[in-house]
Amino acid sequence: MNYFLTEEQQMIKELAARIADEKIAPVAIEYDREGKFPRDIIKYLADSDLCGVYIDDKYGGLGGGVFEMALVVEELSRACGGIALAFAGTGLGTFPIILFGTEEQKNKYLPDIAAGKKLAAFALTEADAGSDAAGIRTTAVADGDYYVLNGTKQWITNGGEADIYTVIACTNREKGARGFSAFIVEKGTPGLSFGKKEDKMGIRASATCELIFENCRIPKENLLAREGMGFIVAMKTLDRTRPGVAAQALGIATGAFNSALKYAKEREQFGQPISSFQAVQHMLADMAIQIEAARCLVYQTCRHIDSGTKNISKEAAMAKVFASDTAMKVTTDAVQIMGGYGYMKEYPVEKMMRDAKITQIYEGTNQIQRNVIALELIKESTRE
Ligand code: COS
Repeated sequence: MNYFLTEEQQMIKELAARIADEKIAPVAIEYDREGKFPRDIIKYLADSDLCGVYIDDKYGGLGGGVFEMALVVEELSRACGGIALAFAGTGLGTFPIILFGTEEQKNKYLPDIAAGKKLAAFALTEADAGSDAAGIRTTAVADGDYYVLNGTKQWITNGGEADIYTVIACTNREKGARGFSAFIVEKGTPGLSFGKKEDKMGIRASATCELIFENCRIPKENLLAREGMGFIVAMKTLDRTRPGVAAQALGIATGAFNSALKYAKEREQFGQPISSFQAVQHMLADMAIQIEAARCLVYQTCRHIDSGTKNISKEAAMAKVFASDTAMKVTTDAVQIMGGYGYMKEYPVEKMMRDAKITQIYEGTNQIQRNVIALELIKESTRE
């Protein structure tokens, strides 16, 4: 399939693919088993100038957008969805600054992220605020030239490892969705500490933990956008990063398909390779169809977003739902084709099936995505 990538996009994809094949694939099982954070891989990405693919060249990036970020995430995830998340989670933490940062904030934070010297994270979720993002309890109270943050954020990707956190907190509970604000919080700020690293089913190479704010004083210049804009900052960020989750899912599905196809050609039963049996052939064909359809949707959605079109929530949600459901189906079928070997930890598809599951859950469950899609469809039809 010709995806009509520009020369630069092709180069980005190939660079990421090389890192995936040469540096990530050989260590993916070990990093998963040990829950090892991939600092070394970030260094390879930085050396190849990939950390800032989605950051303006004015701030040291390559000047790409959501599409370039997705291309890198897809390729890295083909080898390991967990390792890829150190990069993708940084994107999630960085987009609020790209979209809403002042020139001063961008100059202060983006160059180090683009150079791979600093990682970022996004802190919205709390124990009682998952799908209901407006249910957050963390507060930010103005006090002179500071805001004072109190509360606990849960399941924060890159938590403890990142240097820069974009945090959504409540500044006025009476104002509903208009009562939240977004802040940049630097690691090392007194009053910010980290909970234990979570022990997860999949994406185990990524770091996930609580952020605990206890009278954490943030200078007022670290407010993103205006007071009361926090919910919009979060929603507009997620509209641009959900295609990144879709790309992660797409990469995981591709990795599982490649393993299953290779195995099906090598594995002999009843005196012939199992790839000669129609039952297996049809499974492989269905997996390939779903992956191709997901890739077309993800790439087109990213192009749509990067074109500057305003209404992108529905498309971003569709890409995330379709690609993540595809990843779950394809990885499950890959395990099935590989049978007992597929179920063993020494082969990669068992891990891919575990990694795929989270893509249906985080950055908004697929049930929430379907709500977003349906509400947009109804809104659009009322406008017509
Ligand atoms: N872009 C811009 N504005 C948006 C928006 C978007 N994508 N989505 C919502 N808004 C605005 C709405 O227009 C509304 O503005 P007004 O107050 O001016 O009317 C405001 O935000 C509140 O929107 P809404 O009433 O739809 O909010 P809800 O509380 O019903 O929540 C969902 C909406 C469910 C879509 C939201 O809570 C959500 O995305 N939940 C999932 C959260 C998530 O992804 N969590 C994962 C954590 S990050 S890893």
